[in-house]
Amino acid sequence: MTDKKTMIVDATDQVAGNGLMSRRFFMNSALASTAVVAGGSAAFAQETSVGEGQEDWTLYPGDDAPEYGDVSQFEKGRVKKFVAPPVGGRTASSAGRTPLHMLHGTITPSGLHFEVTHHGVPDVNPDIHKVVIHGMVDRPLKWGVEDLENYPTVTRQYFMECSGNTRVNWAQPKPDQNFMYMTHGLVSGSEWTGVPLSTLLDEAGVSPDAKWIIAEGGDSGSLSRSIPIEKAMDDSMVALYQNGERIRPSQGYPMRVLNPGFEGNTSVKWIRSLYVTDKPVMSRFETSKYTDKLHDGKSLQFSLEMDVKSVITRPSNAIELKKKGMYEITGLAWSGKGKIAKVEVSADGGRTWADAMVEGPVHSKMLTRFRIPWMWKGMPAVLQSRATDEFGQVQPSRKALLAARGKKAYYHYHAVHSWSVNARGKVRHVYA
Ligand SMILES: Nc1nc2c(c(=O)[nH]1)N[C@H]1C(S)=C(S)[C@@H](COP(=O)(O)O)O[C@H]1N2
Ligand SMILES: [Mo]
Repeated sequence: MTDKKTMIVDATDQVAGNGLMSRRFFMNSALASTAVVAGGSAAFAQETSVGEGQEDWTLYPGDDAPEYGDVSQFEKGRVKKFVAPPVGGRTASSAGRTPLHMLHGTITPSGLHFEVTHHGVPDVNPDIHKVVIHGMVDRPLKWGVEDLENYPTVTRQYFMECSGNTRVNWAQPKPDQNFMYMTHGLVSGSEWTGVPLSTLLDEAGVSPDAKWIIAEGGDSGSLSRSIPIEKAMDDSMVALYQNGERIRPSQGYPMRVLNPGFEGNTSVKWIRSLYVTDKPVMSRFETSKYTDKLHDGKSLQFSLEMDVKSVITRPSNAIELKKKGMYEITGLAWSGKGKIAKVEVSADGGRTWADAMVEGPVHSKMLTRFRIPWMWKGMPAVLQSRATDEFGQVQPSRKALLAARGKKAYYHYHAVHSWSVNARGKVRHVYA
């Protein structure tokens, strides 16, 4: 029998309206081990008795371990979501979204890292592929994978987000009801290992008049983006490894540019050319795409830094509430400027807010996990999260963002996201 301790939830444990509990609630109570809720019934644990019978897998030796580990056969549904399912042959453009609601922690498994490819995934041979630095430099240089392996590397955790992530929320009159990876899945987090771009640029000897680096990919469309020289000299890298192994073909195998905190499109995959110059190239991907239309008909170019943003992953429209009781509300927060400093959560549509626990260590420009206990008594609720970064940038309300950016906007949507919960525990995306 479970040792059923009864804990009466005290009103003083409540830190904001509609059941939000102190972020220390789980830690301070016996709840962590015995799972109890108000009224004294066991929360979600099940009663057990000794000797319930032996399952097959305890009776016979298991299979041989594979040379490259795969997920359990029971986890095969945990896959990326494409707008249209991937088809055979050379697909022109595809966007596979990370199933954020099926994952925990902050590192996205490499196989589930979202991917946006505008001209398909090239099959690059690492023995042949080279990256060249040329233009306004003292001496043009080129490196293959083997050459770069001998340079000092840095290993850092960074998020990657397509600036088109959540874009349906700009103009779609009714809130999108697709599961949350369709709206939010173009963001992932990884540990990246690579050679700082500054190391390579220094070796080539950059002219003092240089202002931009034109990064060009080795895919069939030669995707090109202009990167400000200050960024290239700051924390950009040529990444070779992702989560400890060579980066996956979808992520730019065997090498890609990684511009931490910048819109994903600038992190050019299959990088083959870094051209040092004094003006931006004005490529298709920084003119017709990835520019921001404003109220007055003008457009904003080179809005490169991703804004402070967050989303509750659980509960969400993909994870509904099956019964009343104590839940952990959890989700992810990130900022292209630096570290997440605070995440507030509301259960009453933004009337009252409580500080969630921000799980450390918090990395700069990386997904950060937040959590807060919530007592759901079967009342309707609207759940929201609002992130603040170390520079005091606060995630705006949807109303404020629309007022500032207008309905013509397409990229960089980052407003507070709202999930309504009805009395039956059904979760819907709402505009609030
Ligand atoms: N060469 C090349 N680089 C590219 C792309 C591409 O299609 N070709 N897509 C860009 C876009 S739009 C994004 S959002 C990021 C996504 O990186 P990921 O696919 O590793 O998640 O890569 C960028 N780099
Ligand atoms: Mo993108």
